[in-house]
Amino acid sequence: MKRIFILVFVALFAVTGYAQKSIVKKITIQTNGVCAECKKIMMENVPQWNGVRSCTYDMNSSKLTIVYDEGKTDANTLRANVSKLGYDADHIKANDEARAKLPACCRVPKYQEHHCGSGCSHGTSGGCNHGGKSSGGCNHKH
Ligand SMILES: [Cu+2]
Repeated sequence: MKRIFILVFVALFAVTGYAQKSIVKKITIQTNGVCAECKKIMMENVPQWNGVRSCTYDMNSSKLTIVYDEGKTDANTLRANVSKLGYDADHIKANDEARAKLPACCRVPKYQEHHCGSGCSHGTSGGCNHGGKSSGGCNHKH
């Protein structure tokens, strides 16, 4: 009986030791995806990248959340990969060639159509909080 306890103890140590070697991190990247097709493109591609464990994409906010292995990849590599898919990734702009290959519906600037009225100073990719509804009110403060 004592032996089993020791075995379990050793096994537990081995497992936690292994887990500590690969540090799992989570990052949320602001993209400029607009539609379900964008979501599909991301969900099909992102999990294949080196070091990526899982990902989710929120269509309303265009935010891509990636759980990754820090020893295998890093935040800027992930952003660069998003850019290569044809989407902006935080401060990194979308790769032009990749973007040109996206379906037409995906290349529409997300905030192009909203009606903030004059004096709206935010860019097309940031700061606007209405979740991409073209007719909805703009929630951000000027
Ligand atoms: Cu799209």
